[in-house]
Amino acid sequence: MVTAPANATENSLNFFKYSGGMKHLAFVLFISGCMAAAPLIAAENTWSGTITDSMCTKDHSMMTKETGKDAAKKCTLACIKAGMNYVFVSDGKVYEIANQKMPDLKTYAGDSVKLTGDLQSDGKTIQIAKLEAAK
Ligand SMILES: [Cu+2]
Repeated sequence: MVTAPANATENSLNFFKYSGGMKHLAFVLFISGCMAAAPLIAAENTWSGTITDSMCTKDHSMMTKETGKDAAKKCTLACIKAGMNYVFVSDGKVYEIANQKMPDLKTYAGDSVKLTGDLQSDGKTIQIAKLEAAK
């Protein structure tokens, strides 16, 4: 009958102790590498700004003479229908939106929003995770 030696655990601990030096170093480097890469993978951020279209961006006055409450929304939707893309304007900067098909874009077209998402490595495209009406 074969049984595991009672000191199996102790043996493997010793094995780790004696041969683990380089492995331990490699492991530490691996972990710190992962931590350095983490912000690139999950750079989720929140911005305040406006959902608009790539034709008008900050200003719809070129495209519409309406000035009512829904003028920006109507113009944005009309521009999207005409083949433009949704964009997000925050602090005067125009960001492209990676997920153009997100249904919330239509809901918040022309509106001020709080946007949560990932800024892509090109520094100007956002993959939206969540859109909320600005408070
Ligand atoms: Cu427009």
